[in-house]
Amino acid sequence: MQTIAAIATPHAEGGIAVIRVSGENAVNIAEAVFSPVSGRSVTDMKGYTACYGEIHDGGIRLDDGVLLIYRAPHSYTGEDTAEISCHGGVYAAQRVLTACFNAGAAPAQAGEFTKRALLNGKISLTQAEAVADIIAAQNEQYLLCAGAQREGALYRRVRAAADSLLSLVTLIQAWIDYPDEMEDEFDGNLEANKLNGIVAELDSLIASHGEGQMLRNGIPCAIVGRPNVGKSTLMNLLTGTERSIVTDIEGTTRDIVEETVTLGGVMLRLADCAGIRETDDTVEHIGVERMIKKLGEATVVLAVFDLSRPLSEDDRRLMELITGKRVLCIANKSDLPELADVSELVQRFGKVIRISAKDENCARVIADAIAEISDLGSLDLSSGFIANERQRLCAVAARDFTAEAVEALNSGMTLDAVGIMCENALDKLYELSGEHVSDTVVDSVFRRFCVGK
Ligand SMILES: Nc1nc2c(ncn2[C@@H]2O[C@H](COP(=O)(O)OP(=O)(O)O)[C@@H](O)[C@H]2O)c(=O)[nH]1
Ligand SMILES: [Mg+2]
Repeated sequence: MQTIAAIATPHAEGGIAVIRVSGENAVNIAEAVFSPVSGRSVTDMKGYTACYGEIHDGGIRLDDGVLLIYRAPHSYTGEDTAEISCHGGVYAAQRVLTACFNAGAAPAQAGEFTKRALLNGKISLTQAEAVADIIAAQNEQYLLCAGAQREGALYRRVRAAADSLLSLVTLIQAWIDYPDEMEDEFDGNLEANKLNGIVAELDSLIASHGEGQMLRNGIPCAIVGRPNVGKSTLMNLLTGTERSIVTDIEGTTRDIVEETVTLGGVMLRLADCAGIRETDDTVEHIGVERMIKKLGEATVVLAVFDLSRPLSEDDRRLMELITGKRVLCIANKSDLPELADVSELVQRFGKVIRISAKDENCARVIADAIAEISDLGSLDLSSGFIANERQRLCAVAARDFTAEAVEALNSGMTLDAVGIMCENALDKLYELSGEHVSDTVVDSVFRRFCVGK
């Protein structure tokens, strides 16, 4: 395999840039472009050692920096690897990379270092995908879950299900081939029970996909209420921006304003919607329709009511609209004299959170309440979760084949047919874990990576 090189750090100005070289010739290429000030030879450097020196291309001195050597198989890729840290200029890093190319390295493709780690048996496909998730993580919870995934959490769960299926497939095959030599009668009920256990485990894995997506992208959260209750003020308070326009004119917010915020470790995708009211204004009417659509997509609804005015028919219409959703009832304008009948809200929602959206301290109260009702604060995906569509499709197919095998057993079909369905399920699990997977699938996974990773 060719020795590859790429800039591993972002292509922007920064303190340090790292140029990564991996492959059989990595140490020789490092020797060609790097001279330790100590006068030592780079080729004599042991793995996990670093030295300070000059970086050059032919006779031209380009920069000074640090060289770190890894010896196969003890590196990220499993190959000999050199990492050159130079000053973090866009041109400086590019120029050092060119020096590596001139010394014989080939440009790395997107994700090629991680792909090599996979091909060299350093990590499984799901672990490689977790590397991309760690890089994409924008909040604490997702980072920790992706980290567990990188340590093999999903891989272990999938392997356990695959091992159970494999022992069943082996047993079935033995029953087909050597029925006379088997000690026990084949017990269809017992095997169907085992298969049902696998279906349940796969169902729980498939469900983890939605939870993972929510952790990754944030909880969809719609702020709704009639005009002028303080929705946009609340939005601005939670996001710490002035994104939403606040006025005392009813119907100011017409389109949906969206913003992602992380509050108390929980990421929220907030949508500030048009106020709900009967209106003849065409634009405002469209805004209300959009609000109703957003409401459908929201996992959590922040329903805002104005404490300083009696509850109106529009408030009651909203209550009807959000029936059955996870609602946080927010009674705003607690700084003004209270004219709303709060007991009606209590009766409807149980808990009512009294706030003044003009008071910054209420952000934390709302964040905690959202974390509580969304269950996300307590969500623990560290035992593995389905992180992307590729994995989900494999898990769904494996689940369906396993359920079909149960059906086949229960309806008295031949063991051959049951065995084939179990094998199909097994193939899908091996595809999920990356043990049997086509080059096309592997290529499509790594295409999502950045160059240098
Ligand atoms: N006194 C008081 N006024 C508020 C409070 N929250 C919002 N307002 C005011 O209520 C009016 C409507 O606010 P806005 O956020 O635009 O309401 P929206 O139509 O629901 O988005 C503005 O004049 C705000 O300054 C609050 O907690 N107390
Ligand atoms: Mg508004």
